Amino acid sequence: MVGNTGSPPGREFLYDANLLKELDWSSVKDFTKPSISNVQPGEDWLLVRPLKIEDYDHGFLKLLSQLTKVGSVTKEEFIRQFYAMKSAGGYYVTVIEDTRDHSIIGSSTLITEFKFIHECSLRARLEDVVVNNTYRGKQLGKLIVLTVSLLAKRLGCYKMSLDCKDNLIPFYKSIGYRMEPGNANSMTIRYDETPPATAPS
Ligand code: 16G
Repeated sequence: MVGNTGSPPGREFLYDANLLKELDWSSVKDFTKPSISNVQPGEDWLLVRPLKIEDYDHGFLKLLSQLTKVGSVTKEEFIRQFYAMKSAGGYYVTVIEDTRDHSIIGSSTLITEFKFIHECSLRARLEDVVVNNTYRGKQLGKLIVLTVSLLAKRLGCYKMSLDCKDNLIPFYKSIGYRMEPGNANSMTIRYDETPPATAPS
């Protein structure tokens, strides 16, 4: 386990939960109907908070597997990765808990990168957004994405970007993201699969 965190193992958040207090939802209030926020998420059994180690036992990885392949991750491996993220800094894995049974029903990750450009600014990336598909009509997708978007703003990031499946473009447009003219590409090289035999020139 990495680092002296000052908290009993497993009882701590990945990042300072106080950062989620007093996010300014005024600029995005029109994106949700009825209006919600991370502190008033619309149901008293919904809780938006940073990831913690116990979430391993409450369906966090199963939830991520609704997004993509997770594979087998032991609790030991999970804890090691948790502390690697925590000690590196810049990882804001944020979850929605159903407090009735402590299950994790939504998650998204904000990652910040140090830059020299824009006067040594920070850039934000939105990653691994997933919401349990049995909780419909609760605006959980908007809740979790807007929470980390506002957190990125609060941390001083000059922009936040994402790539996603094409069918999710309307969702992200509905909450303020846009495809910038001349700058709407996402390119990928995969290291975990066999490359195509001939690359187009
Ligand atoms: C989506 C996710 C990305 C995730 C990827 C996994 C968002 C906004 N985008 O693109 O964060 O890492 O799916 O797919 O959540 P992959 O397993 O094919 O890389």
